[in-house]
Amino acid sequence: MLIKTPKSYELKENDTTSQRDYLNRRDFLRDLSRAGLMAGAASLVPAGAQAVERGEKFQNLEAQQNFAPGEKPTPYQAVTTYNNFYEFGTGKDDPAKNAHTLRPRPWTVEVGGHVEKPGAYDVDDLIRDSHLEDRIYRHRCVEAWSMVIPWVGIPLADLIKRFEPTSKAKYVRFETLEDREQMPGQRRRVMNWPYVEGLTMAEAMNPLTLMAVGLYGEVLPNQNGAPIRLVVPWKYGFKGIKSIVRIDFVDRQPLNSWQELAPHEYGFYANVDPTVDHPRWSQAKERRIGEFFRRDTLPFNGYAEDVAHLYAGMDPKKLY
Ligand SMILES: Nc1nc2c(c(=O)[nH]1)N[C@H]1C(S)=C(S)[C@@H](COP(=O)(O)O)O[C@H]1N2
Ligand SMILES: [Mo]
Repeated sequence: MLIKTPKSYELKENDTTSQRDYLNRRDFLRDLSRAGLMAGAASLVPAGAQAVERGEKFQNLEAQQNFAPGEKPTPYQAVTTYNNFYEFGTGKDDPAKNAHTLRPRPWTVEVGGHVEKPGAYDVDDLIRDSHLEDRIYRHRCVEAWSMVIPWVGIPLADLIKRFEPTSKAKYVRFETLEDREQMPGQRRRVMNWPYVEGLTMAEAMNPLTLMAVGLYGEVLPNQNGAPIRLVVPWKYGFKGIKSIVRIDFVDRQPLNSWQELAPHEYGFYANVDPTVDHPRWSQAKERRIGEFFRRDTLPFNGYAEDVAHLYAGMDPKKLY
């Protein structure tokens, strides 16, 4: 007899809720009591980072599904003040200090390339017409720190089905906003702007891949990539491109920003692999923000069961 073990993401598939009334705009949250509970994390927060004002709540989100079994979410205060977002500066505390100049609404995402339904999609229409899911994912940065983040997001596969890519679409290419007024860090050429990332169609269609629009049940803070950013939990953090304004379906592997900047340090795949070192440091261990001792990094960041098949037969040394 064949017993199919449900994957973590299949367990509650009929629990997702239509988000037609996803935001209650009167319900601004200034939940200082919750912030107070997180005071223990204050020492992790870089000096100079602002206390973060909480955002609007998503309504009717289902209870969090367990995509990071047994792990405690990293406190909101750390998730929103220890960031990488070079458009607002290269320091970890720069985004929390500087990202207030970003205007995340109204916001349009242009969809193009090999699709039947190209066009300019308003981010709130995308959210309203989607099932929003609340998922806790491990988040592993290439610099060997990690967090556990309760994301709110739209499975990217759901969006892609709506855009109807043609058989010529082999990869998805994403672009961040380019605007020196809203993103003052772009006045420095630390990399070529706009920030670009890419996935294979199979990676983009994998049920773990999310377009995050919130965290901790609230709209995304600017420093975390408002209003919409990619989350690919089995890859290093740099694949999670923030504040996306363009999605193109293309036939060639896109050149992503970090690969363009330092091709022997960063590749296209960037799968978390403890056995493949970064040229300048080991990737075998990671420091979970909020913990003192480093822990072993897991292959595919702990999601091997769900995604290893995507890379069957490929040389792991090429998957950095
Ligand atoms: N547009 C843009 N997206 C980006 C980055 C960036 O500098 N610009 N940094 C990446 C890196 S290196 C990481 S680790 C994650 C950090 O996401 P977080 O700040 O929400 O934890 O965002 C990624 N997405
Ligand atoms: Mo990163």
